[in-house]
Amino acid sequence: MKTHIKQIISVIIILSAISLHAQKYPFEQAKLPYDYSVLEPVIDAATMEIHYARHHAGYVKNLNSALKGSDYAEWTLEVLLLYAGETTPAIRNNAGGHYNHDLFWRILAPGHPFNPQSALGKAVIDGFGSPDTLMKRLHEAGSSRFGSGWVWLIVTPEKKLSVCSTPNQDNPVMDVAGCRGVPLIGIDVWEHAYYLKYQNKRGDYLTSVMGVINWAEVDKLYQEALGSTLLREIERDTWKALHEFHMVMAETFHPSEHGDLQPIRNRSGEMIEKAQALLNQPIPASFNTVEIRKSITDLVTGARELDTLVKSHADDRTITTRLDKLHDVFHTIQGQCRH
Ligand code: MN3
Repeated sequence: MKTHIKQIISVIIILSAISLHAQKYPFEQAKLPYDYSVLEPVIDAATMEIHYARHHAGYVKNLNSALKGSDYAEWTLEVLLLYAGETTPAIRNNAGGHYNHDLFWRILAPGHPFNPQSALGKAVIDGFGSPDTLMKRLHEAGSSRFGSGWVWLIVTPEKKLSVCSTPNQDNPVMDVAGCRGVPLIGIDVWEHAYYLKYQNKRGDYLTSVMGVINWAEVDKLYQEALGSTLLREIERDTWKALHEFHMVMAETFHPSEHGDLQPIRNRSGEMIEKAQALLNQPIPASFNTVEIRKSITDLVTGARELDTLVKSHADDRTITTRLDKLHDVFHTIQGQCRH
């Protein structure tokens, strides 16, 4: 694993230790918060039992096997998801499987209807017009998901509600997902979630299951998500200009640590472009501070100086010193982003 990723992750691990999903290897399956039969007739007891005691339990078991003795055994569940693309397919699938099912059990229960007066209720009406429109969107997203997957209501880094779907056991916390945010509702659309009772009628299952959503719990998740470290991490991770700058920095700075200056000699012009993009593109709300704006300006100035040195064929030592400084400034932004 690359050194820079390790540095980033060590910081995230510290932050995650104070968050809800601070669970680590060996993972344990939480007790189901109700009896298998509680969601009858919407979800029959046999489906619940197989789903919880075999499928979900299987993800937990396989996650632990995949983590045992690996570099990732110290990562929290949130970090495994945020950096799923850096891990292995077995970790990605089973960490997703564990997180997704945990959420699924949590947001189901009879007798907790939608409350338009709750914080979430207001946000739903504000974002979708009505709870019925939200349900319609969830239904569409779930019905049109090809093969196995999940349908989500998420809160995005812009703090808006959004509906989307992901394949397999992926979820919107993952760096590899097509939609990013903190999940508030996750509905399992794998056949194992509904086949015994609904056979191939996924649409009927979706309509029924939306009648047993525990809206009180979803409201709680919404309020927790808004100020969470996780949402902030996703916001930073979706800051495209920072991500692109990071790539050039990583691919030039780390070789220089081993005395290879060719990458920075080749890419000093690109470094200016990426720094300039950081300056010109909108900064995500949580990171738009005086300190970060100042650091970005310093990056542009530093990248230009570095490029001048490269073009004048400065010696390795001069270039290394300047690149080290630029790397420090960059980590000031990364560091500041995490407080
Ligand atoms: Mn399932």
